[in-house]
Amino acid sequence: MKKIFVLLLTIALVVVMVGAAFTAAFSDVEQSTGNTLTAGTLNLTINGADGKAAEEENLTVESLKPGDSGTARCWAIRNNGSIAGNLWFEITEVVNVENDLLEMETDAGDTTAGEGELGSQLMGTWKFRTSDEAEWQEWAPRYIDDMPNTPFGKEGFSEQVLGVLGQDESVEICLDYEFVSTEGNENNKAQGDGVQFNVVFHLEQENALNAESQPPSESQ
Ligand SMILES: [Ca+2]
Ligand SMILES: [Ca+2]
Ligand SMILES: [Ca+2]
Repeated sequence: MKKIFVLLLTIALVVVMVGAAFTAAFSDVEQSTGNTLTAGTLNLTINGADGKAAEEENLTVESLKPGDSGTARCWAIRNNGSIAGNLWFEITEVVNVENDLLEMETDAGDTTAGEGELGSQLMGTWKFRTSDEAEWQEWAPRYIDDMPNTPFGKEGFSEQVLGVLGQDESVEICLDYEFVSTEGNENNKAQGDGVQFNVVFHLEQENALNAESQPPSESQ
C-alpha cells in the first residue's frame, strides 16, 4: 500500500513538472532603462552676458543739449534656455539727479535742489526687430519720467507685442532719445542734470497660470 502511494506521488510530481515546463515554452522580455525627467530652463542673456555681467550692459550718453537726438543703446536679448517664453520689459527706478543746482537753473525757476529735470525733457522711443533684415517696430515716444509702470511688449498691456522667444532666439531692442527743445527757459532747468533708470527684461513661461507674473500697473 505504501509503495503504491509513493508511486502515485512520483507520477503526480512528474506530471506537474512536465506541465510546468510546457507553460514556459515561448517568452520574451524587453526593458527600458535610464529613464530620466529633467526640468527645462528659461534663461535670458543681454548681449551674451548673464547674471551680474548683464547688469554692466548699460548705456551712458553725456553732454546732451536741447535738440540732440540719437540711439542711446541697443541690446541683444536672447533666450539661452531650453524652452520658449514670452518676453517683455519695463523701466524701473527712474532717478533724476540734480548734480549742482547752477545759477542758470535757479534763474530759470528751478527750486528743487534735490531733484533734476532732465527726465521730464528727454523723450525716449523704444523699438525692436527680430533680425537684421526685419523692420523696426516702435512703441509710442514718451518722456523718461513717464516710462515706469509700462509693461513694454506684453500682450494685452502694450501696443507692440514682443511675443514668444524660443530656444536660442534673440531680439534686438534699442532706445532712441531726443532732448526736446522747450519754450522760454524751461530747458535751462535741466543744465547739468542727469537721469538714471533700470531696464528689466522678463522671460516668462508660456501658458503659465501665475497671477504674480501680471504686472502691477494698469495697461498702456
Ligand atoms: Ca540669465
Ligand atoms: Ca531741480
Ligand atoms: Ca535742474
